[in-house]
Amino acid sequence: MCNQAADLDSIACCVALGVSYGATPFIPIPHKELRLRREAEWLLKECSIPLDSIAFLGEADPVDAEEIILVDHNILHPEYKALAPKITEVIDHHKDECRLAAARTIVQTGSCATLVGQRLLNNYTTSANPSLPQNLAMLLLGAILIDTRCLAQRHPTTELDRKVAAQLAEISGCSSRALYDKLWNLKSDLSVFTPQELLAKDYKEVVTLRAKVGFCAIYGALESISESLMEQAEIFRQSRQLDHLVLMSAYYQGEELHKELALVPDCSWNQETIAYLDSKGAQLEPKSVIGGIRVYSQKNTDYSRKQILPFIKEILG
Ligand SMILES: [Mn+2]
Repeated sequence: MCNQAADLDSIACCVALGVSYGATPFIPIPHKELRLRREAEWLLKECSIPLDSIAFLGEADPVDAEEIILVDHNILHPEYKALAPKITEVIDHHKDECRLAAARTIVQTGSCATLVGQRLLNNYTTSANPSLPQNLAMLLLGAILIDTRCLAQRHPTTELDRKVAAQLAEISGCSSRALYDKLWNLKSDLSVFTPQELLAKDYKEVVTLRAKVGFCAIYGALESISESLMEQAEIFRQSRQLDHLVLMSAYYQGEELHKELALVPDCSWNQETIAYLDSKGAQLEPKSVIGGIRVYSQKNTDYSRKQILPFIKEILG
């Protein structure tokens, strides 16, 4: 079972493990939302993974499964709380907040596909299964390349990411550069999406006793997306009954990575939150105001949602 955002990493891990273990991969988004993840849609097809071998949200109830392996996350969304006793294993690269009684492989690598790749490379060494199939190697390699910017990004790429990617590239026969360029072009072409689709494309939420907070990861400078972005964000926030919505954007200008953060709606909680994130090293500087919402430039570009989300959870207590 993959995470709520169902990004390429999560989907690749879930599908590769499912295929290898003869289990059904569960992706908790409606099938029709796969088209919002164009790079994932393309890569699954390129790797000859039949979409009817995957269970999307509404097509199967994970509660009917006998055993579940969580990939690319280690805390269950409250909606899936009932699954806890069925979870036998967790493979993840996020901050370890796991309270499940399951076997764990939680290592802070650039991509969870590195950990799944390492596992499968080790499993496929018997005479009955001499090698990881080419298509699964390509699927996992694609996810690692996207998460580590073709292994070039200083953070969060680790030695293990490089090592596993090299092995997967060899098995798949893929040029890492060519595969990365294709995936990146698909991922960064946002012209086909409406603002609501962009907000939903890579979305996670946190629910505590005090508040429900959503996190939208967006590729592109916030001011370049739509003049009505903040109005759209407010509609999105209300439709999901969120107290706060955190917009996090990342984009490149040439080789330079930029990140931004904005909090919707404009309220007193925002200042407290910005101050807390700053105390944790986010280095937020006021950049502009769009539709009445302050946009901050996040100078510490090593921080992504992986770090910001747990910090905000700390504020919510
Ligand atoms: Mn991941």
